[in-house]
Amino acid sequence: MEKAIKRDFGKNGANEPGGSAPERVWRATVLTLFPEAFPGPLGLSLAGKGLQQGRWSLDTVDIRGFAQDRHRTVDDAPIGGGPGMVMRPDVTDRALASVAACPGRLIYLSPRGRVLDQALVRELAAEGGVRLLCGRFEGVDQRVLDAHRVEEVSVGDYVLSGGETAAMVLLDAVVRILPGIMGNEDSPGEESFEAGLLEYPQYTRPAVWQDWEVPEVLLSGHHERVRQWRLARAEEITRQRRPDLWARYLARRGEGRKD
Ligand code: 9D3
Repeated sequence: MEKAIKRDFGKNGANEPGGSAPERVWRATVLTLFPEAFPGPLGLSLAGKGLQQGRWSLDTVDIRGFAQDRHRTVDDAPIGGGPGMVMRPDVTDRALASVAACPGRLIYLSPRGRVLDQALVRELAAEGGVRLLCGRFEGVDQRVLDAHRVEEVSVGDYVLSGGETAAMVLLDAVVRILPGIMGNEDSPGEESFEAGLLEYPQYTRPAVWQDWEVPEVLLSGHHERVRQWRLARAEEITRQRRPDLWARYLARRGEGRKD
């Protein structure tokens, strides 16, 4: 009975029995007033390849499809006064009800939420998928968030014009660590070695470019010296630029943690 407009950007039928999809498909369901914004950059490069291959799926639900009046109204003025408009609870509720059976936590992208970090990204990647509610205007009526026990997630302390770009940030971060997407079966050693540090500097050929030389140790062929140099640079950069990450790294190193 739903008026939802759902679009699946993955390979058609990839999630059906008899298809060529892998056993586990991570499912993203995005509720938005701007479904045409998706997949956007998520359709490119390795995320896009994973989508085409059916390793993950992306469905959008057009919230406006749940408006019932002649003008398909989705917003109204804030009760109590003030600037802007608020997304209506009735329309948002019907949109949320339409994704009740979709897998994963229900997350409202919101500047008031828990700030996204790699720990949350790993949690989400380990689940069956995620359902993302994107707000516009001044946000969604608080009662519908409470009624559906929605979690709130922010992507950082700056002001966006809506939740769609934040949803893309979250999905990019999750999809790149799904098994079989970016060859992350090959590289976890590298990532664990540096857990909690900023990246060491990278160089490619030529070894001399406009009088700028690549650090000599990298040309030495001594893999252990290269490893030590990279670790020292990563530590130096982290200590200088991100005292918060540096303090946590020291604490974890003190506990003997390797992850
Ligand atoms: C009256 C104050 N409002 C506008 C300045 C608050 C406000 C409402 C809606 C601020 C931003 C938004 C839209 N932002 C998001 O939907 C959003 C967001 C963000 O702005 N920053 C960081 N993470 C996120 S996740 C969703």
